[in-house]
Amino acid sequence: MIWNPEVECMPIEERKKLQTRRLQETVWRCYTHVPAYRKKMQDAGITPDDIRSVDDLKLLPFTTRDDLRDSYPFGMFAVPMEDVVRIHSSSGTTGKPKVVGYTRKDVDTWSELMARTISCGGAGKHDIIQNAYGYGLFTGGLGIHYGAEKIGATVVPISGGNTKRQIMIMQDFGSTMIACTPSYALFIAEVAEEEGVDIQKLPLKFGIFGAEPWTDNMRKEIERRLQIRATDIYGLSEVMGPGVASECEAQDGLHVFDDHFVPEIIDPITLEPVAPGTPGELVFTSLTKEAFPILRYRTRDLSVLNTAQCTCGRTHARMGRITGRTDDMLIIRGVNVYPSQIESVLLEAEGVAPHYLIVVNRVDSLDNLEVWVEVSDQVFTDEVKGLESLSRKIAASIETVLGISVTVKLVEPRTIERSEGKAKRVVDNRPKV
Ligand code: DLL
Repeated sequence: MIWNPEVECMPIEERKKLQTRRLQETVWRCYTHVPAYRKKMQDAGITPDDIRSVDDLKLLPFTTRDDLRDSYPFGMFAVPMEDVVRIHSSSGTTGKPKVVGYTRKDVDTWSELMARTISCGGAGKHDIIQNAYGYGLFTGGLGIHYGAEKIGATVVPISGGNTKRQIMIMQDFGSTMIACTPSYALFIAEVAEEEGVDIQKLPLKFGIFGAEPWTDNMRKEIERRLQIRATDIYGLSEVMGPGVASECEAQDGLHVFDDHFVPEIIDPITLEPVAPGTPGELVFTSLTKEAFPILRYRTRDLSVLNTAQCTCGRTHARMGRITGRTDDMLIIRGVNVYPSQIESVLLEAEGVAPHYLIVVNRVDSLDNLEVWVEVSDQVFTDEVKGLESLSRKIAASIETVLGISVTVKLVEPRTIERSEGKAKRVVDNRPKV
């Protein structure tokens, strides 16, 4: 179902006019109320009047994670604190978290966008949505919660963790949609299988998964094991939280809700916008946010934009599944390696479970890439010879994709740590430079 057909299926030219008007307002808001933005624009020699259409976006300076950190905690808010009704934050791997704020209107907009997202994922007011994203400063829990209520569904605010209880609630309450990270969805499937739950008998039909990278193979695995349709949903705290983009039933790219956020793809080295269809770094500009407007935010996420019309009728531009982040790229012996490339191979291999860890060591000043992967229960009982040939086979497949040598270590079932939120897939033990 399309939540807001009038807007989601709006003719492109009409949306462009809307974007232009909203962009001009946003740029004025930033210039007038956020000293950091005013300074950046002055340094770039532009004023808000230079933005005559949404195509002038490229004149604006970028905003980076460091800008947010420098203004920690509230320095980039564009409204007085008395108008801020909510704070969220997102911790990175280092330093202070990024802090974002919402006015009442921002929370309403977010709920509307989450209503669109949940509808894209297949649910409506008759559904029972088990929300296993973490509640708290993380945007996942409350984002889904407000959207679920907006569409009139029944939300079960269970939050993440306590997997056996998740399964009990799923059975007893008859949840029809699950919302959590894709890695946690697989963990739930695994525990349900161990507990002997008959998945076929569960009323579960849909899942909306995001907050971490996953591959299409992982989608197939989740769909098969939980017997649901799995939808990729995308967002980030700095832009809003979940509700920035969502797949529809066509499962062919994520519709960016571009009446509220304009996406661009840039070359992460030259910082120049690239032609549609060319992969690069995603950049977002918010069009309607009041408390924390954001101009040309460099997400570090890698994707591609597709402006062709989708079969579902929505006219929003689509972004491809995130293939990695500019900062999760490992450079191993000079070769660029993305964890998603390894995940794709593992999920195609027979005899292994979709649980893995990428471990990088430096041995005698040479980088050494190890992939630890769990074997399935059936294979585990096999003789050593079989296991050796399996690990060689997987290593060969990974080497074909990456072009560098790799050691595959098969580990016993259920030995790699499971995550209830965002999974940690890489351990890089090399000395930091
Ligand atoms: O993860 C918001 C969210 C919550 C999205 C629930 C979807 C569902 P942050 O904690 O700020 O916000 O992390 C944002 O997570 O820049 C991406 O690197 C990654 N990410 C989010 N969604 C996806 C996805 C939330 N569908 C960061 N695929 C982003 C791949 C994703 N990566």
